[in-house]
Amino acid sequence: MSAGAAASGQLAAVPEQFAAAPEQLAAARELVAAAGWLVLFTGAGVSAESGIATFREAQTGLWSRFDAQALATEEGFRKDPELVWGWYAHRRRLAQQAQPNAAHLAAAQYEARGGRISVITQNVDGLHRRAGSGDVLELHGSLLRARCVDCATPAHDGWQDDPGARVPCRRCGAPLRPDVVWFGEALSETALQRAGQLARGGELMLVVGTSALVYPAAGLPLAAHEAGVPLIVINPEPTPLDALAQHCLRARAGEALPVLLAELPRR
Ligand code: BJW
Ligand code: ZN
Repeated sequence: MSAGAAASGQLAAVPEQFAAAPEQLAAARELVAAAGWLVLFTGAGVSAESGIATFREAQTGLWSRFDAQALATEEGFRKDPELVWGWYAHRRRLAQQAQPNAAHLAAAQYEARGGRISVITQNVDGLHRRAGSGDVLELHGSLLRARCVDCATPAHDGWQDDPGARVPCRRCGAPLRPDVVWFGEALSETALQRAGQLARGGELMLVVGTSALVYPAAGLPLAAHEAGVPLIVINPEPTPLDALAQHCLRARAGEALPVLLAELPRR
């Protein structure tokens, strides 16, 4: 289905691969239709159809081409801030140029039609919000923000216009860094707590486009499962969560979500 069809709220056509597993799709739709509060837990795969690279896929994943230690740790940043800023400025531009796809739009439209859906995303591209979702928790920060590497003060207005963000922190003079969560760094305690509440409190969790390998984020579907919240996994590839899920749809996010979220709960 096109993004336009999703945006206009038309009922989604059933993608071809589901023709082989119509019962599975029907059962997954039943589960969605019976849930009054959905929690959508997303990873890089949900933005893949917007042209944004994932991290761990062979050949195309960012970590198959770039050194995570050099680019996604504070140590790497302190060693070579220009290199790190160059990479993040490039990715920020790609994210800004990208458009929300049918998956982002399906979630936003579900909410716009009155459905209750909380988005917990590991993505830093801002596409869930741009699609129109209102209840979005960005666990790993945002490419679109910067903060001081030492005192965490948010960047001054206009920081994006400065190539390499060489302008120092307005409070302490230290360099600015992208406001994302790098390896070895703690996630915001508030965000993590809220995410835990959502994970355990929702009626159904849709786990979409994540390898579910990076912790503590990957612990959220586990927490949901332990709290008795059913999981539906949507991913073209197997994930460690598949064995725990009620249903695994081997499909792309932009195909499956518009079908699953086409109708509001019956009650
Ligand atoms: C589609 C699709 C389509 C394709 N439709 N699907 C236990 C063991 C070992 C290590 C650790 C451990 N616990 C913690 C760690 C360390 C580390 C970690 O988890 N490492 C693992 C890799 C093992 N975790 C951390 O360091 C975290 N911090 C921490 O633990 O702090 C401890 C601490 C506590 C207190 C004080 C101080 C410290 C922080 C993790 C931060 C992760 N950051 C990144 C970069 C963000 C900034 C940036 O973008 O540059 O976040 S790494 C990267 O991975 C990014 C993502 O959000 C995250 C998750 O990746 P995601 O989204 O799952 O993407 P992929 O590529 O892995 O998967 C894509 C999936 O999509 C695939 O399955 C495809 O099949 C699928 N797909 N097309 C649907 N169309
Ligand atoms: Zn500072």
